[in-house]
Amino acid sequence: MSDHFPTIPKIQYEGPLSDNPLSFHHYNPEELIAGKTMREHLRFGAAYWHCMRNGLGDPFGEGTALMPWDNGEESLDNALSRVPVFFEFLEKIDIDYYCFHDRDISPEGESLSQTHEMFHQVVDALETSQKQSGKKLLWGTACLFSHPRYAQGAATSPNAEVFSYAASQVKNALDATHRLGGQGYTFWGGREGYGSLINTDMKRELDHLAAFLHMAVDYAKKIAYQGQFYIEPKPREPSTHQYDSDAAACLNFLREYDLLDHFKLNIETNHATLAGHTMEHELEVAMGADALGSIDANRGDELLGWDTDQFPTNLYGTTNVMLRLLKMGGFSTGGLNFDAKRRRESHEPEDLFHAHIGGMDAFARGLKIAHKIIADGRFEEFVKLRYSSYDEGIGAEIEGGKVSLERLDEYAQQITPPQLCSGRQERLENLLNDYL
Ligand code: XLS
Ligand code: NI
Ligand code: NI
Repeated sequence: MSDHFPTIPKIQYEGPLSDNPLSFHHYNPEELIAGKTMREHLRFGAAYWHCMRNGLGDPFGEGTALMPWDNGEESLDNALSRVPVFFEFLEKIDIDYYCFHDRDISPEGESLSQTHEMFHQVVDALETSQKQSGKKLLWGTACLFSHPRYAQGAATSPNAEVFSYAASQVKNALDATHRLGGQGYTFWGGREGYGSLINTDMKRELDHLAAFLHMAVDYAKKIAYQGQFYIEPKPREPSTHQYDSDAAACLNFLREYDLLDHFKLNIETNHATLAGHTMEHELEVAMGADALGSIDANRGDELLGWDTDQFPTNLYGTTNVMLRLLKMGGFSTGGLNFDAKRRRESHEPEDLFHAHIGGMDAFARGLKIAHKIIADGRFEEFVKLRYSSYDEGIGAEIEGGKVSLERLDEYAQQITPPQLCSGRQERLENLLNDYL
């Protein structure tokens, strides 16, 4: 293994009493919880773009991140030299999976074919590193939002040649994901939306987006790629409005265009916040449609209105996520991908480790707490009781689809007026606090 993080040891579980900041205090990868190890439950992933390519710039100033392994060039050599650094990071932080965009791992060439050529060379290097390390690809994707050609969208660009360029990138990114054994492939529609409706044919753009996704499904079949496709909802930023604005909008789009059999959702915490929802809302919407595939684990800053991509350290948040995941029976192809970056002030390579350790420990605690809540069954029991009028009598008839409006009209007129039971929200909030 190369040694780009010479002061960082392999991060180990040392328990909650340890005062070593470069250790896990709660994430104990091999510890069994409900019949599975923490490693198997959590399936952590690291994002190539944030770990290797995010210089931590912001709209007011350039990047601050120290990356001694990176010479700053957009060259194939520089791209290749990042690969062992990333795998050393994965090894030392003990994360099994990773995700990348095509343009994170290799640069834009002078022609599209040169771009693809360089890309596949870096994919070769990733393949070798995966074999040596046992690390796996959670999902791949294509960056269809950074280059100026995508300023007006990719699959929803008004320009058919841009659409073709985007298709070419997706074809190659799918080939790569397939070759690397990627468990999934994500579409995040960075600029698939509009700046203003004054110049936009919305229906036509949506038709184009659907055609694009159908082509990807067809191509995956052709190359026998079995991984799971995901759509990642986000309401805005960079576009004023993005078509995949939240889980419900995505599901509606997928149903309307006959794509729901081929796609699940990759739900990101900060995107839920931007959509005006909680993360648990978005997870439940996705689960209701049997379409929760994977999670981009991060958090936003409630005082700021943008995608700050902070590391998840809030225990309410991680507990709420793990409650849903456990109820769903866990991930199949998905995982918890840290789509998160350090603050601009945390510019040293060591901060990459503190950031991920914090996220992993917060999810380990969320997992333990959620498991206890489910095992105790007190919330479940309350909710079950709350709906129990549907378990028999008229409620069971309603749920069974056996009654008409006339029948209910007759029924309602002959009963005594309904009495509600308390929703007990405050009592349940107190109970949740008891578990934390
Ligand atoms: C940006 C998105 C992006 C996707 C992958 O806000 O979260 O990082 O996860 O394209
Ligand atoms: Ni994301
Ligand atoms: Ni995001």
